[in-house]
Amino acid sequence: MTNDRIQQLAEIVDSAAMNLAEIGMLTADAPDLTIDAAYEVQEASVERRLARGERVIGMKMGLTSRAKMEQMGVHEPIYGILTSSMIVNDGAAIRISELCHPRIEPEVAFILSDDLEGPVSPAQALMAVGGVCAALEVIDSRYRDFKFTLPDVIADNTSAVRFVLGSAVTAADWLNLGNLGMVMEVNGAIVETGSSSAIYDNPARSLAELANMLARRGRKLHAGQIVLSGGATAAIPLKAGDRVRVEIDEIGSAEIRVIP
Ligand code: 0L1
Ligand code: MG
Repeated sequence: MTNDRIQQLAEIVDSAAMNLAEIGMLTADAPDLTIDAAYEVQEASVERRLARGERVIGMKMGLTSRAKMEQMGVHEPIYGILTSSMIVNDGAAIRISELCHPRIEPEVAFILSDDLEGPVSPAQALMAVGGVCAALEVIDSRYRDFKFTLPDVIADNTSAVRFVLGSAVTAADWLNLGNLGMVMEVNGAIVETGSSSAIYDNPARSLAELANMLARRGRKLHAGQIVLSGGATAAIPLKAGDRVRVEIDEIGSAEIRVIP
């Protein structure tokens, strides 16, 4: 795919995100959008954000649960880029009027103390982690009727729009990251329960896989970056008035409010 075509597709997903416009699948008009080309579109769309003053603050893994992979008919997770416009303080509000079809999912987040470059094992990846936090990710696909292929969702930066990190940061050293129970509540009622084992078997494995996927594209993670390791349960649709909270064993809670 030519660079001009990459830039055109990046413009489509970026303006859909800025204007909250539904779009059809890019692959309908661009059947030659391979996974590699889709990551180029993703980077080109994030370049547009950077040109507007945003900064890259981390990366996210998506489609890390067996359930989501089966739903999409894929065998490997995907990654996206987190920018400074996406982070929300613990307990703060997001405006639903700024989003299109928002849904929320509970996640385990890492904050890196060191650069991390693949290939690495999960244990090696953990050596670059400064702390672990509870997190909530808001995903917002603009694709009409949630119909998209893997290259479509990669090109659209894996639906990344907002996320919150809990206020507590726990050292990874003694945590059994592969089996942390979690409960997600909306307005005090439990809506999902799960375990960190649903995140690619273990969030540390997800982190290592991210470093390894990036290495295959000549990229790496940097000290200070945040990594969202993937959703541990189904994603729940959001509406104005919701107060969503996740409580995760050993690492604490994260909360977000939704206002009109
Ligand atoms: O965070 C993720 O698992 C990415 C989800 C992308 C697909 C969707 O919008 O449902
Ligand atoms: Mg997610």
